[in-house]
Amino acid sequence: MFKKILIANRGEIAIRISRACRDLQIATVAVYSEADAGALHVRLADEAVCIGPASSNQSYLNIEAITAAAAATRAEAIHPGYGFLAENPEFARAVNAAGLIFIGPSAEAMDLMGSKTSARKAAVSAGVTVVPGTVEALTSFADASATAEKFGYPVMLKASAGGGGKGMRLVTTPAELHSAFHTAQSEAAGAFGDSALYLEKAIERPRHIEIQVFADTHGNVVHLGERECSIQRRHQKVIEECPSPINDSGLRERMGSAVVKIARAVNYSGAGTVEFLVADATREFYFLEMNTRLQVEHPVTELVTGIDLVREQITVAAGATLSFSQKDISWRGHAIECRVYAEDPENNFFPSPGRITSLQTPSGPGVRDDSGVDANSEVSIHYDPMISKLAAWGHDRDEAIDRLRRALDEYHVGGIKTTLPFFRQIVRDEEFAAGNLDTGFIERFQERQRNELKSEPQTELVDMALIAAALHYLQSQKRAGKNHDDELVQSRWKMMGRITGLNARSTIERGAVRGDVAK
Ligand code: MV4
Repeated sequence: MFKKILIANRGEIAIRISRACRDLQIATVAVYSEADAGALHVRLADEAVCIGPASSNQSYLNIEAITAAAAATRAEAIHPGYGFLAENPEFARAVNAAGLIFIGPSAEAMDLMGSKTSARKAAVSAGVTVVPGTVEALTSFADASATAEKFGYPVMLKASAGGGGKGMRLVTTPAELHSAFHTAQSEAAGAFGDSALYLEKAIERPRHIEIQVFADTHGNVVHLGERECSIQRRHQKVIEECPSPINDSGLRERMGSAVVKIARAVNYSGAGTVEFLVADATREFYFLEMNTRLQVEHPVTELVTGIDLVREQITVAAGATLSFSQKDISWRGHAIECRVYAEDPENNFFPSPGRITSLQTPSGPGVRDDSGVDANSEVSIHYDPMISKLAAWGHDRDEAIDRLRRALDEYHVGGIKTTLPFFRQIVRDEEFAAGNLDTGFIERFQERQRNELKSEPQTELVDMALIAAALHYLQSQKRAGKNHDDELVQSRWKMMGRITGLNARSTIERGAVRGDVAK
């Protein structure tokens, strides 16, 4: 086994990897930018090396500085985490050229999956259905037009080099194709330095479901089931869960065996994820892309399978065989994860960087908080504003939701805005409780919120008085330096809940949002 690993990342995922190393008695080297000198991931590692200025390009994306840090500290392997250099085959090659082990798949597998068109070809040759469309890039507008007619509208234009929705356009009528083709091309050129586009038939109201796959270097390949990732905002996942609420009729087995075939076809090793669109009506699934990294949302799979995916990545990279076979894997209960961001949900999710002035994190039965910050952390403008991932496990989905609601209510972050209030509303939403999830969920949820505010009877006078009293009380507590979530306040929430028959806390949150209280 390795004696020392360098972690080429920051924030919660660097800490998650450190923890797996600790469990395996492997020493850790953190890297950090000048902006992160005091960061938690640095303090939790055995050693740390500064790799450059705040800008990611000069630090966390700086291949030379990172391989030099590994050489200087005599680390034997590098774990890239997710984002930054995690799916960069040039980085994997540079790591290998420096005589070190890259904890991830081969550079060749990353090359193949990095291009959407070659990934589609790999899926097709493994016998897996892709969304009907072109395998080759479109050569011209005329080609796009003829191809769209052939597959039938609505169609999706997508960037060959793409991902994350950039350079993607839904085209519902022939009249829209011309301008969509040119804007998608220039968006793709801007984002990826490559204007090539391909075309797919559009799947309406799809679910986004992905399968976790794991392979060792001895020919063993298994899948660890699905994650439901349909709740997204601007192509960013917001909530993920395992199992999917539509895990029925052998969907997991059908998707899982498709993924094992793809992984074998590309000689995959380590952790990977294959993303699918699942048609709401038919439950047919279509290959979208393969991510050759550990995913942000891996904890929900860990909670339900009991497998430590990061530990397994490390042992597989060191040459071990997988510690489990397909028949050893079972799925118990249900897990749901929220990505907590330093963003203001009341201001169109605008980033809210700054210093955290107080922090109260949840725990208790079935709760896991993978956080990258502590009570004095600075949330920098330079990096992704995700500060933690809050996950809850329950014996079934209802219990997971109950525990998530409890954990969200316990969670308090002072000094910056976070998406916690947004999640507190989602876990009280009926459509969410019913598991009616597809990629339009957030838009419909926000529409419901707006309608609720409009149609709600003008809050009873007595409620208003209570809300005003509660806010007045909270203000005075705040001036006295007291925490919002102390016992006295909790008992007031409960008391008001009993009097009004409402969930007092959410009534007050809604009241505050609406600005009624100000009046
Ligand atoms: C699609 C689609 C419908 N039909 N492709 C968005 C991100 C990218 N990874 C794939 N995406 C989509 N591709 C076809 N042929 C709908 C989406 C899509 C979507 C997918 C997953 C999660 C959220 C989404 C939101 C809008 C559109």
